[in-house]
Amino acid sequence: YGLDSGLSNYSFPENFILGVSTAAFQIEGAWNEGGRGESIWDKFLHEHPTYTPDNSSADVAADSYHRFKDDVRIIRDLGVSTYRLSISWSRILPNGTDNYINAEGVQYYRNLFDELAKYNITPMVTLFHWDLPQMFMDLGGWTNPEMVDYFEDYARVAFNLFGDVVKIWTTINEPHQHCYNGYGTDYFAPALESYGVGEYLCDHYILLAHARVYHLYDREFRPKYKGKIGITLDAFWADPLDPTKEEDREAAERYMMMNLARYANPIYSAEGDYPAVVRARINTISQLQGFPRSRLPYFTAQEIEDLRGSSDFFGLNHYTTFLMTPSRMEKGWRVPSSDHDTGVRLSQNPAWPKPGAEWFSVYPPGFRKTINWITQKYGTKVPIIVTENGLSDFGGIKDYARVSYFNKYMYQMLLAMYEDGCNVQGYFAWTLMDDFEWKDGYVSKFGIYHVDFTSPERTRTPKLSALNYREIVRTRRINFDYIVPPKTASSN
Ligand code: GBH
Repeated sequence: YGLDSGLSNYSFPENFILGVSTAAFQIEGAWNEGGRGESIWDKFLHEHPTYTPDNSSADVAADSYHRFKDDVRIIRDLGVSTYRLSISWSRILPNGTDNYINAEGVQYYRNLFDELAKYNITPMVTLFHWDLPQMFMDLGGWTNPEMVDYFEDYARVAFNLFGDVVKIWTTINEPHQHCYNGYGTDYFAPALESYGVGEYLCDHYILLAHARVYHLYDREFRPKYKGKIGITLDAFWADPLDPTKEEDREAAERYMMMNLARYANPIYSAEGDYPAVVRARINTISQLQGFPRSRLPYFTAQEIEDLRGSSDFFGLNHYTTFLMTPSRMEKGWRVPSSDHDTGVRLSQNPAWPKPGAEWFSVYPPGFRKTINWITQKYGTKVPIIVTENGLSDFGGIKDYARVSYFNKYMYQMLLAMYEDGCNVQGYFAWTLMDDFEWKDGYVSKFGIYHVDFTSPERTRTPKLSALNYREIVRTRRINFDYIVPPKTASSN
């Protein structure tokens, strides 16, 4: 598959967006400055100081609240046209609700957008990248249907404030990761551990909140601002553990249906709603478990309509691949769980490079397959924008593994575009700089710029992957020989 030397035969089309991504909670710090309100992640980290392996919090993080000009300087150095960031909801609405707007928080984003505008860098803004105002959590967070209204109120404030300069919006980042890890398990804040129950409520109301905000923009803001709005979904690729086994091939498809199509079908399919196979499995297992009704909530006919077509693009975050075989569920299957509902056992090929986080290994063809799977299911009319893709390691400026990852993954994306006819219109590298990597604290690194977390200046230094990405942006091609690891260094 693909190249590992020379210059890519394909190049990025002229109007193809090349950008770089971050998220507010992971970089901003200043958690209680400038009138900001508490988010679920602040509260969770303060109450569980040993949650991360380095006992860290995001109280300061990369200090982007004070150092946003440094961020813009390095974004400019990369030469990218677009910067994807998220707004911290509780920075502009400290209580979550829109009855009080925090002028200082508004000014922060206004300053950032002004600074970007000076250099012709377009912001792409995510409204919700997991940092829910704590006040809402006390009311049940996303399991509360009223959240749909509150999210709409917040979005209206954001569109009114920034709609003049922000022309690409994403409503929600990765509903699946947020609800599974935060509401299903204790992996992320708010750590509800409402496995197979609360997580589906969270998914359900997040999807409805997304649709509500899509239509708000479409109706009230698009006519004057002419922007685009969509959602970002996460997708690992699922390959069968043993491709010759029917049951492993089925397990892989089931994984994709449960973890990607469960979110994508309601929005992008012609018929709308949760996929029939997902509905059937969760209904059946719920019944066997003695539930009086399905743990997967139902949309009304009106809601199905509201969701259908409610995204101008398919925002895709892709990182890695897992291998699938059916799980037997002998033990404990009566306990409701989305993993039992999916019914697969995950592994990764030990031959794949594993440069960092436990869940992360490198298999570039999985990216092309993911893009093709989406295209086969939902067609080419709605463009795919890759809103995140990047590599985890444990640090170092000479990040050859990351250089190689970006080259190979981006090349697979070019193949999906040019050889398979997939409609991909943008790509954002995750992430601009080392940041607070949720459960992994500052141990797992994704940055193309190094951040010195021991210096008060939080100095940003380009890694080799930043130089390599800059060259890709400049030439709009991939040169596999631009940065070559020394023969002695291990390379991926
Ligand atoms: C993205 O999530 C996030 O959008 C971003 O904020 C984050 O920094 C980036 O990825 C890197 O992680 O339960 O075994 O899968 C991607 C999905 C979600 C992958 C949490 C790792 C935890 C381990 N990530 N998941 S596992």
